[in-house]
Amino acid sequence: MSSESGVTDTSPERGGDDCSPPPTPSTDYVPPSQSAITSLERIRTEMHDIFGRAAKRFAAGDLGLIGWGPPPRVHQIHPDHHGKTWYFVGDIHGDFLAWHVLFETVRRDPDFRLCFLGDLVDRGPMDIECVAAILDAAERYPQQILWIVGNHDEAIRFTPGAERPFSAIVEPAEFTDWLNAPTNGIGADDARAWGHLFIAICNYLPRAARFPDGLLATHGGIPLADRWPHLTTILAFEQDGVLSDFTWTRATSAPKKLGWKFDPARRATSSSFEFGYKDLEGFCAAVSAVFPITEVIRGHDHVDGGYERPSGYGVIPLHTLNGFGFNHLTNSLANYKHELPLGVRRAGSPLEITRVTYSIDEYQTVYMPIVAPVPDIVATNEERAVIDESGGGYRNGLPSTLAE
Ligand SMILES: [Mn+2]
Repeated sequence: MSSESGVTDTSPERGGDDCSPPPTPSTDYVPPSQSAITSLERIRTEMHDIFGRAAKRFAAGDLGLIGWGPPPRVHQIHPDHHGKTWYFVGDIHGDFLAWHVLFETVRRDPDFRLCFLGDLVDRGPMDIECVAAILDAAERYPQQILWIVGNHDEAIRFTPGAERPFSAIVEPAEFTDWLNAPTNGIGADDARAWGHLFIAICNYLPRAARFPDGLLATHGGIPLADRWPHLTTILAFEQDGVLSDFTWTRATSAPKKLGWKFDPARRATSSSFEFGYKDLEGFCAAVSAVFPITEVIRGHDHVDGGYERPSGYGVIPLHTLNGFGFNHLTNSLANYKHELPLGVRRAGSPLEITRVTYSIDEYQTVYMPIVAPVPDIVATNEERAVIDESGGGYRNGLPSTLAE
């Protein structure tokens, strides 16, 4: 794909074998200051304390996250933050190894600013560990991390007295299942308290962030076209429907609008709205006086290799970024990505996508206990195909049609 903005396009070619390694050169592997298994064991050991301290910070109204708290939900990045190097991490989905590997890379820069684009939970194997890890990171690095809410993060509900008190308005919803029936030695009372805290925290997360130079960071996309004429003030972006659109809408190179255009029910629903580059250009033109946008980074759609710049988005570049390493179609850990994409944006420079590698030892020590057979992560593509077809991978049987 060509780029009209000068931003290096490092997205992998589409349509090939999903197991193919990304064609971009990898960053040289630098051993992390803390191994993945050490990090995981620490998070598990300290989990009660991490949630206990987070509950206190929540009650005090300061969780340590940028933009967390009372509205506005569309956060304007303060100029003090804007001069820093920003790192972008896409959907994590319970993939503790991906969180660890990416965050270890980010925090080598002590003055980092990290924007996590949302979807911390579901699909992957270690939801509660990922929740604890990001709360722990927010405490250790106050006002350096911005967590934009994802649709999976905001989808959980609690109904007192129900047989399954936790429910979700999205599928798959493994974190919700876990909260209703916790494992790994976590008691039902703790899971309930932590589930409550997670819901409450997500209620106060930003839906989108706008940088002073026009970069929009969000989970899903842009407001529905019917709303554009009403977005004449910055306060108008705080309407529930607009906030929902940021989190739930999907990007595509070829939006399917034929039926949608004449269907009022679908027009009004964030999650059924697919936008293309013409919609993005139309939105940016419609709101430019109050909300000038020049570039968009988001997650939500799961793409080959974890990064894509869909074709057509030349005037307003659009980047789709996923942080997790498991297979995006099957949720299998058995053909985990060789490299995990990380967005890096230095002050005054365009967004770059770098690829972060990890050691075989880190993969095996974290995921060996839950994946069988253990894949050789330097296996050839043919070998990988065999591993995949063996059905030995974790959650190999989940339907891919619910890809979120
Ligand atoms: Mn997602």
